[in-house]
Amino acid sequence: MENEYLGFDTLLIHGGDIYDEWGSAVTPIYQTSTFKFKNAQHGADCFAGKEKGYIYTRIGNPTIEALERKLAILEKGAGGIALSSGMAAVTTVYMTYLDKGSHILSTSAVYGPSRGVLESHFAKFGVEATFIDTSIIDNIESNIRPNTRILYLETPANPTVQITDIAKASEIAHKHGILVVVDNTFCSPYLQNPLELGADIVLHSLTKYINGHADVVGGALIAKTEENVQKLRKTMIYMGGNMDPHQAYLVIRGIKTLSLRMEKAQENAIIIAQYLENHPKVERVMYPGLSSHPQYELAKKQMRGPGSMISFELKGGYEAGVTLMNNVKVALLAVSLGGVETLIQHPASMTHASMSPEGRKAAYITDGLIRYSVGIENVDDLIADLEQALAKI
Ligand code: LCS
Repeated sequence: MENEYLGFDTLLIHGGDIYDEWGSAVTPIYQTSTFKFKNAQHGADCFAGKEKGYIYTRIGNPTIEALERKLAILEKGAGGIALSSGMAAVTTVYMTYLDKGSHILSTSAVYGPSRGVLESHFAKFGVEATFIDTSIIDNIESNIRPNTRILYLETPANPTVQITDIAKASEIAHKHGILVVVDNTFCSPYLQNPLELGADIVLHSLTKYINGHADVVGGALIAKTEENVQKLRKTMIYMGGNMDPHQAYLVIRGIKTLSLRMEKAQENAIIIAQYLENHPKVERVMYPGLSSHPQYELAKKQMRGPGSMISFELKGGYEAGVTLMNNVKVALLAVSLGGVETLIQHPASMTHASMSPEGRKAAYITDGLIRYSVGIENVDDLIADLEQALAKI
């Protein structure tokens, strides 16, 4: 298939898939842990890389590779690897490029565990980490050190929906020979392609929009160069963070409707963000589709749409947040995001409760902050649900 001539939706359906000798219409599940060699020479050639043959599923598997190819095509990379979770993708990147005495510069409002694992585990191996507000571009260059190896951006960031200028940040990092990694989970390749904007590696929690049905945990890394794909794959093989074939099959099934799901969720989100912005109990709404968003112009330039993640600040602080959580009926009170079902959560009492008040403040996680992942339900039902729950505050 000549990928460059095909549209995004066609690639979602057909890109990278395997149509087997029996004429399967979808990529089959190769649910096998190991692969038998034709003979000793074949085994030797597969190990030596002289022949393309499968050896063992932790190293490679046809179903998993079909997903890897599809993701690489959609993100316009040289290749990719699929992993057991988004966090396996995060730690695989850190493991590959950080070593004793090196430094990583990261977005302060990054997904909690992407920061936590640096502070709790990588610090033990002598890795230094600094967390800054990368949405203020001038912060980047002044925090680069001679030992900085990775600039890690999450844009939009979780849960504040702050946006970093990927092109400008990459230009600064590359001047200093620093690798740029972008967590593209909130956008998916439907809304943003960081490699085209200058990044070196794209990271996804496939658990979110890409799978989209809240029934799989998975992760992926896509690199611009084959050299980096090979480096990341080597780490994955050694660390064992690979995906399972059945998991890959489900993600391939889920991704096919990515455009349809994201379009509908975004349509709902725009209406809900406007509703919330006009609600008397809401202090402010952070949504890239509203002109009040601090990086509204950048979002229009960098993303093909504002997406469907909304954060909003309640006037009543912590208590108001808990009351809202206890009264919503259509939105599910749950962590995670990017599925067809609307999810709501209160970071101060839930995901970020273990963070120190100072840490929360630095990451802009205020007591009345609510994160709302808009699904594809009828928007009138979602608004009626918010209306009755906000009335209880
Ligand atoms: N990156 C981002 C931006 C995320 O939101 C998450 C998970 C991860 C990486 C890690 O992916 P996982 O291992 O869970 O597949 N975000 C979650 C959240 O906001 N609530 O629960 C999980």
